[in-house]
Amino acid sequence: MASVVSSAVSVPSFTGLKATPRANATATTVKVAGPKLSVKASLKLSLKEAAIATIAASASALLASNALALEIKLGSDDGGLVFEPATFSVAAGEKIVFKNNAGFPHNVIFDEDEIPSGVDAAKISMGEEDYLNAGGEEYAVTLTEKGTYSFYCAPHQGAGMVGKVTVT
Ligand SMILES: [Cu+2]
Repeated sequence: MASVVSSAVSVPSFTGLKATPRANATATTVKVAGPKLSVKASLKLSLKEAAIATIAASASALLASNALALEIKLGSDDGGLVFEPATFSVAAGEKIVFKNNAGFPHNVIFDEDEIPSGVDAAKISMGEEDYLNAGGEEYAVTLTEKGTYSFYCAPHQGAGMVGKVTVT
């Protein structure tokens, strides 16, 4: 349901924005060039170009929205019990996705003594007894208060599975 609605919204905005300026440019060419055949050809070409430009624009928009989520691996590729990266920065409001990679189960607990004052650690943490058990399982959190936050994986804190994020 949601995807149907969003595609219905994006279609009219692309025709309106991209096709109109292209059509005007072609009309100008017609007056100068003259011959019908070449006009048709250039019209076809410019419509095709417009379509390609539009596809490229939507693709980069998609990439941009994906780039707004920062992915942190739970467990390094060689099986180390670490967050990777363990220290990183993120813009306030940008989604952080912790993703099971190796050495699970893992979880993500923010240290109530090492987060900005006024932030409720319980609201941004998984439960101490909640685990990501399977490969690829994720925990996503969005931090909106600027400052530094320390976090750890409860089962592996003793092994050094700790991290720090700076929200800017
Ligand atoms: Cu862990």
